Amino acid sequence: MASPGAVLDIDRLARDIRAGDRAVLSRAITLIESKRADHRRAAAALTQTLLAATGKAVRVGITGAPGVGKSTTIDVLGTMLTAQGRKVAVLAVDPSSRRTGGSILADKTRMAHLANDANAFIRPSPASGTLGGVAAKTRETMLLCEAAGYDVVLVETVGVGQSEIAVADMTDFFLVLMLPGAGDELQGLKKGVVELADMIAINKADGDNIARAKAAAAEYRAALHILTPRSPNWSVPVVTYSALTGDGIAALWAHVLDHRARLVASGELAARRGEQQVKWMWTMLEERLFAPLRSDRAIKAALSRIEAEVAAGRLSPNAAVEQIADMLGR
Ligand SMILES: Nc1nc2c(ncn2[C@@H]2O[C@H](COP(=O)(O)OP(=O)(O)OP(=O)(O)O)[C@@H](O)[C@H]2O)c(=O)[nH]1
Ligand SMILES: [Mg+2]
Repeated sequence: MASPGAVLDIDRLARDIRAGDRAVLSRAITLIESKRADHRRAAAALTQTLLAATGKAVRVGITGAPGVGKSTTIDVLGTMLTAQGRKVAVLAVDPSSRRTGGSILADKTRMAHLANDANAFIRPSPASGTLGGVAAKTRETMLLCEAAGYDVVLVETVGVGQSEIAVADMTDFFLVLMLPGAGDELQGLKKGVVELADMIAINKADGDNIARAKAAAAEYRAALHILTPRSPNWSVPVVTYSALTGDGIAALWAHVLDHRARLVASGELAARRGEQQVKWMWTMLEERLFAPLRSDRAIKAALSRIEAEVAAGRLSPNAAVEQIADMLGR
């Protein structure tokens, strides 16, 4: 695949992906994650070739604080879905260095059932890069998985930074997981994230936690009333469940399907996806145009000098932009 002639194999690669060959799918994702210019062109040709075979999955984003139970939930939910005959792909967006080899391993053990399920495919977050870059790779990976016949794509992201927005922008349904225990949690409720939510689900509603989970749900319901709904066709449910016992998992998925039916019927799903595609194009273009600013040593050095000049008031911002644009040959 590294050879320049690999470009000629795009049709074959596409065919093997569509046939559901997991090894080829994995290799194609590696191609997509590559920073080499020839790989990037091959990846673009591949996604274009596969475009008609993409877009058919139910795309669900899942977020929540560390330890809320995202991986456990995905394991249980995914296993339920493969038992129903679905093919489930699990992807992650995490541009932070938090995600070390160890935590990926931990994830695989947290998703022990899915990790050994022939109808599930788990791909960790691309190792490094800007959020825009990582998210772009995850989106392209999602398309490949769809072309390979995965009809449910679950995208996990930890509830820190801007990664939730990136995941909400690539999925149809954004699920925000919370813990039982009201009051304190509500204080820390990140309004921005809740505004993106298509559902709030309070996990760990088991054992002694059941009453506290119900109380938390009531508080979240009340809190949601003061927010403007994300969609005119959907009011955001607040549910409780337990990934440990499986209680409430089926109901959780029923909401996802209900949401989908409503958004398809109203045309909102198609509109949302169209907007996402365009936004995605602009994000990737921005990434591409800014790449030399991040990677070219000489430019980076010049930039910090220019920045210091601007900060010190010796260079006007617009003169600085002229200098930078000249450097980039624009
Ligand atoms: N009691 C109870 N424990 C749970 C439940 N779901 C998950 N846990 C436990 O919570 C801990 C964290 O679960 P994970 O699934 O790894 O959480 P996560 O959100 O993926 O965590 P990060 O990937 O580190 O952000 C584990 O010890 C799980 O066994 C649940 O429904 N009930
Ligand atoms: Mg996890």
